[in-house]
Amino acid sequence: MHIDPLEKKWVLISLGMVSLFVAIIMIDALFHGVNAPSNVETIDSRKIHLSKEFNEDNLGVQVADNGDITVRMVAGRYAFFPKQIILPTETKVTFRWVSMDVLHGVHMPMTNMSTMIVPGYVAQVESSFPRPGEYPILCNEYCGLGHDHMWSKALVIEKEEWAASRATQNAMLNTAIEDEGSNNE
Ligand SMILES: [Cu+2]
Repeated sequence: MHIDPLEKKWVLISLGMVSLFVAIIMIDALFHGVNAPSNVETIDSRKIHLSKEFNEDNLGVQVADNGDITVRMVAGRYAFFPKQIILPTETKVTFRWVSMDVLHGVHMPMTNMSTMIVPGYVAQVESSFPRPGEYPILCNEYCGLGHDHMWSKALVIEKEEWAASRATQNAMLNTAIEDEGSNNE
């Protein structure tokens, strides 16, 4: 079979480029730990509300003792729960998403917060928000007739303001618990 020398040259160049890209992906995945934005973590979609991590009380914004912020949300036809979250600016936030029914996607326009939510798996994405504002949380995988209405909202406020509102929330919560304690006496 005759192959034109010029064509042969370009075949070799394109094969070389493909090999280079595959090599870069392999090196990143194996030696630098760079993977697709999800961790292979499974969960039983039928029992999400009974799971320790995703029961109703645990949803929304949680702050660990070391200050790490984790947002846990459940996607289901046709909303993300809770419907609204409040986040600080310029702070790393870890999002953990699960689906209670079918395949959903989640996307916050103008941010890197975008992932598929596959039933049976926990999708995890890290993000931070440099500017305050109101960010919609949208579903971007067609999931049924109500798909157009599937959205929630994230309110991003200055981190000082966020910390202050957090402190008052905690104080209110503590007095509520104390009141309950004294009523029982
Ligand atoms: Cu959806």
